[in-house]
Amino acid sequence: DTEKVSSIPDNAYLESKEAQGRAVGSASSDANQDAPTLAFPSISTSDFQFNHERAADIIVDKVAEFSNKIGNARLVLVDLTHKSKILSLVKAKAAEKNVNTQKFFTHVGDITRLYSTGGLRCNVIANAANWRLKPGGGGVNAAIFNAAGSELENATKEKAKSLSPGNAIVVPLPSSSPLFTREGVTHVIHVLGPNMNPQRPNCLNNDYNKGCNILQEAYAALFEGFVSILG
Ligand code: AR6
Repeated sequence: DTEKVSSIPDNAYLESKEAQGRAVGSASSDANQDAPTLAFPSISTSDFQFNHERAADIIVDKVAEFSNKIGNARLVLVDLTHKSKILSLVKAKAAEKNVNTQKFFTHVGDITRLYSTGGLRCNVIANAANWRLKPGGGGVNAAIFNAAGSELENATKEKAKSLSPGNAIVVPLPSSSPLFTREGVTHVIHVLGPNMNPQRPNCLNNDYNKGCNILQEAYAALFEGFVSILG
């Protein structure tokens, strides 16, 4: 009898604790789904041919630095496929550094369809731009300009005519843009990273001293731009 009496409350307690943990865990992540969120692609690591290991170190360092400056907002590194090398590297390095997983995580999906296809709400997205701030050219730049329509091109022109490596520019997206109506994106931040591709302008000819500095500046400018939107 004594055994029975003591074992029942024990089990009940354990189960309720467990259930509580789950409930609290999911409630807090649900609440966080509405937090301001910046989705960004890995700058310079595809068409601009920047070394993935070095880029991953820089991403994790800058994310760790800014995760203290964004309140309850979130930063999400996005790439198109589960095979993405940069996503794997960043995931591993972020875990090593104990980066807060509520504030930073990786996500596989098209950055122009994060909400409609992935259910991930991101009010701000970053673009790996070109120096002319022009549509086309492939990669994420072409995808974002295509998805956002002429609204983004016009809004971008109003803000700037060109961008130098290491800089970023925040462009508010008109509410008539399909990216706004379908995905809930209110701002696009164009970022120009360092270029290691000899076929593209401003090639750094493998100078990774310069390249790493410029990539650090680019992420700092991007995250500062996001902070400026948070107000
Ligand atoms: N959604 C999410 N990630 C994407 C998407 C997408 N739709 N498309 C590409 N990526 P890149 P860069 C990832 O080449 O290296 C452009 O032509 C991609 O897998 O777009 O900075 C510009 O006009 C990679 O991880 O940018 C510039 O001239 C990341 O986005 C030049 O390329 C960046 O790849 C910039 O080159």
